[in-house]
Amino acid sequence: MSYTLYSRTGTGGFIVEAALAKAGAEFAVVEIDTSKGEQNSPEYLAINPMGQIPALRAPDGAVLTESAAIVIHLANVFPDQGLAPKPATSDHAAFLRWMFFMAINLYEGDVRYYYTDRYTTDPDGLEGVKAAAAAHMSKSFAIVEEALEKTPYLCGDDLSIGDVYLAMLMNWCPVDSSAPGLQRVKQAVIADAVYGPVWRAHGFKT
Ligand SMILES: N[C@@H](CCC(=O)N[C@@H](CS)C(=O)NCC(=O)O)C(=O)O
Repeated sequence: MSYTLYSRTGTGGFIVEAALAKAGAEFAVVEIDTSKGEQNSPEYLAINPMGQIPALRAPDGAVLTESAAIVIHLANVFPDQGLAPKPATSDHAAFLRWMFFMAINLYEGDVRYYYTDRYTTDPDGLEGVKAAAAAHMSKSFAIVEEALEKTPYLCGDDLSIGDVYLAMLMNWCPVDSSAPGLQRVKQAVIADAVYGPVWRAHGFKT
């Protein structure tokens, strides 16, 4: 029995693929070509009514959506594979904090920046929405950077899938993310024996 990942190269499907690879889980990828609007086909909307990738079908048939939730779940299913700190520790609390923080502020910021027309009905307001999204992302990256001045990685002394999520968001981000802590984490992800190959397969910048 294996997982089925609905994804496309270069998208948020990356983070789920990275987590599955780290977990050593068996999985197959079903390509959803968002450039052709396949995310809005009736068949795919039955899987994710939001019309977004990634989505993950678990071996028992359950379907999960929302990249952060999928990754947190996989960390729980494979607790010994080094995806996240041990549950119920302060480092794990940090993991939860940052996964929510990044999903709400940085991933959502990207969506506002790149799908601006979804956020205003005023055709003259598009540039304003984009500028506000960029400003919000800059503020959010600065908050992460401040944290990375105190710990080597987001959740303590060890690289976690939270750091990989951060690196993915840096790869897409339309704002400056050259601060040293952010770059240190991104380079650690790229250098990682498991995450690095998945990163390159998705065509992310090195
Ligand atoms: N909150 C969602 C966002 C997912 C998302 O925006 N995915 C993009 C690809 S990276 C997508 O499906 N875009 C197509 C669309 O929104 O129409 C998550 O974290 O999974």
